[in-house]
Amino acid sequence: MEKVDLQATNGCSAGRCGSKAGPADLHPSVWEKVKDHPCYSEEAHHFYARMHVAVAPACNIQCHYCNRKYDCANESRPGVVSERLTPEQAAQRVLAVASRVPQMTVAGIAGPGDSLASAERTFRTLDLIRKAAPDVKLCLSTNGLVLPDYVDRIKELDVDHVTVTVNMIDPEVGERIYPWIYFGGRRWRGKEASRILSERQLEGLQGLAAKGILVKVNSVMIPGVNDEHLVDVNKTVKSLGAFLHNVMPLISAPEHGTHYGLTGQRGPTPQDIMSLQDRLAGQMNVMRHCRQCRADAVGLLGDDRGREFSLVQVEAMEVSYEPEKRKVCRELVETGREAAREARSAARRETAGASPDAKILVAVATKGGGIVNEHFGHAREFQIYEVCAMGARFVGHRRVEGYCEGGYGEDESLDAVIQAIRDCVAVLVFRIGSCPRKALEAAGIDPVDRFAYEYIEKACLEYYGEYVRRAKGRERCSPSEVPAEAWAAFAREG
Ligand code: CLF
Ligand code: SF4
Repeated sequence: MEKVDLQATNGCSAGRCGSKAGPADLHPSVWEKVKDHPCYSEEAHHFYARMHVAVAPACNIQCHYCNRKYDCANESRPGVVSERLTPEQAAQRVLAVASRVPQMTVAGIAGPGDSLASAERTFRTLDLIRKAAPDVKLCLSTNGLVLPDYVDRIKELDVDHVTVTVNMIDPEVGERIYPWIYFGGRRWRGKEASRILSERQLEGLQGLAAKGILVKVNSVMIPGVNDEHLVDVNKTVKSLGAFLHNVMPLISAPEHGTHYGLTGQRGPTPQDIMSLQDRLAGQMNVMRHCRQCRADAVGLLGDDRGREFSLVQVEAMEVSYEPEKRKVCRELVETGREAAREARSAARRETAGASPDAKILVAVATKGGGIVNEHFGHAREFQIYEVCAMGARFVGHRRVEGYCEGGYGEDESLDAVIQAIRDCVAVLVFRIGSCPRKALEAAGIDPVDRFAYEYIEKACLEYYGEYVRRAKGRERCSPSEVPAEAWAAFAREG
């Protein structure tokens, strides 16, 4: 078998992957796997959707950041899973989503427990989905404890993407994260539990990589427990063949009832996360666009449509899975994606020559399609771009409560939004009202709505050009002539 460098990246400054890589950087067989996977490709996450089916309720370990009443923190934000599904119900849900959301390309199993602790349910579900909707990629997430036992089975089922959560490789760190594991018919505690867990995780990871399966490693960053240690974790998983490393913030609140929540263990700040991601980015592909989604999420990352596909709704739906129609939709998506790339390249040419050292952070309100198309008051998150003369690089997102609910703005929410993006010099939005505009200006953040329906990175770069010129006391530049109405209309309609 041809040896493929899974981690190849030529350092594209604008970050085209969950990794940095794009079609020119990766072996074609790897690009084929990641190009429309919204978690494995940062670019793809603007255009393609994923869905989860919650078929795996049990778990074989205990993490201090998890309460069984809540979604698996490996792959989700806290919040109960609305419904647990049988494999048959799960396959039907996939067909329903595939027929209504043609840009849904990936179906994953991410809990609410561990996907391989309920291995037979998980594998039956994957088999049913594969047969019913062959154009949907299959994805799995696991804590890795029993992974070595199932590598062959995963390969047989054509699962090309597996996430393993690795929070430590040192049992002394591990015993502060895992109180126990259940393995080989008995419960293990302390360092011995973490030693077994780590050995099994790394063995499973290596086994998958050897079979050409792309492995993403998720790590929960727990300040004071494993934050520094994650640098060693990164080196180890890279050496064993992991494709991508996703460092996620610990989510801990007393109301979640987790050990960490109840004992006051704090999570990292967005700046802590960005700084660690930057340290790791020189070593291997780093994912920065994870939304820690629910185990029953549906849709673009950050825009959960799961409630539209409850059991009752799916049963009442007329489902018509039409692969040809889905193919046409993907071609349209790819046309829009290519146009966004061209706009980005053109904008980059315009800023060429400016000092690459001058960097700014810009917040963007978007609801997908890679364009600035969300009202400030309706945004549930802001995407954060680091912009310099070399390009606009997605570096994370900040979740917020929508400022304007039911047509009225809440001062309290507005303060929280401003806090969330306080390190940005501007926020690019589709529209914004006069009150939040004034409040943002007072906080030193430039509210900008003149890039409505423009491609995000092009808008960021144009703004950057203006910013630099303003800083140098020159005139503002004129807005670009290259509109994106056709693609914008498609993205608006979904
Ligand atoms: Fe789901 Fe995970 Fe597959 Fe993605 S999620 S099983 S790889 S299809 Fe993605 Fe969600 Fe982050 Fe997971 S944004 S939590 S990384
Ligand atoms: Fe919870 Fe997932 Fe940890 Fe299991 S592996 S305890 S379900 S976070």
